[in-house]
Amino acid sequence: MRAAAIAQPNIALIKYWGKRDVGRNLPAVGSISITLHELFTEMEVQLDGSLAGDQLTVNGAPDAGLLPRLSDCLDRVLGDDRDPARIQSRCNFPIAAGLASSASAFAALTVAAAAAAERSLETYELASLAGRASGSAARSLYGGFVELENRRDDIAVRTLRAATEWPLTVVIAITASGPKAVGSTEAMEISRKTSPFYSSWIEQQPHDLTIAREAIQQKDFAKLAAVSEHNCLKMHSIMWASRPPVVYWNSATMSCLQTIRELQAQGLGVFFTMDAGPQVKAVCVPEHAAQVGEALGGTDGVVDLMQSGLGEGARRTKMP
Ligand code: 2P0
Repeated sequence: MRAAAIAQPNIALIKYWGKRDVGRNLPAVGSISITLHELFTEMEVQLDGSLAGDQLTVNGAPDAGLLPRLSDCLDRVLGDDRDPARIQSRCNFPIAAGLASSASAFAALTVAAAAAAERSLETYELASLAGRASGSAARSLYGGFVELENRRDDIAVRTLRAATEWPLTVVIAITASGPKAVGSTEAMEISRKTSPFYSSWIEQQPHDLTIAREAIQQKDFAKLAAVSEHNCLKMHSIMWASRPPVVYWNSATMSCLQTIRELQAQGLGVFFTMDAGPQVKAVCVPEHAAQVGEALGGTDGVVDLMQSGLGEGARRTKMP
């Protein structure tokens, strides 16, 4: 009754923003992401009937704050009548800072929980369960370039292209290391209820998805760059126009965009994307990654850099 799993976070190029069913956590739009390789969350789940309740440690320290969402996820995977669980989480990057920590956490937890209870579920079933906990987590069940489609009553997730077939590099400029001020679930609801741009976002998303799918099929970097930057800026525009406005950027976020624009003008294969936080993710062709890293590292306000290739979906690991 004990198992471990590892999952990598994913970065959306065509974003999930907005829910059509808050209770079931179903997204309002499809999305396309890339699963990273170097960043990870590892979860160990031990089901133990002698415990009084679920317990959680994150990187060795008890963490009661995150526990309720993890307990709900375990209930969905294993049923309400399950034994209490001892959950140990290890993560090698900042949590809740717009680096998709919930995606890798819930993907790893779902796989580890099913394995601990010796329940053999298909990847699509695990993705659906992980998505109920956190929409983006469904995509971390799969590797490489991943599409999440909205089906009538559920989601359907698949790999469009394996990581090895188009090995891009992501350089992440960390511009602030604290947790974000507004959680993405709350920010999505503020957008849905108050932003004048929300309805056109929903209408235009199928078109952006089609362009990105074609770009990935054709391995057309310039085409993927254009549609990804457009989709990212559109998502942030929805938030800026909401009441109250939600602004995740800081001045260093803007400086990084300027740096990337300059690199593009020099002919480098790089584009930006930003999520529910101030960090800037520069997606680039591997041969330009060193130059991109150097330029972003020298940009005002950048406090740290991370770099990653593209990786695999969530999977079970051997127990330590
Ligand atoms: C994404 N984000 O597609 C978008 C872009 C942030 C910006 O999915 O409410 O933690 O738990 O389903 O998955 C972050 O939101 O949201 C996210 P919930 P989640 O990656």
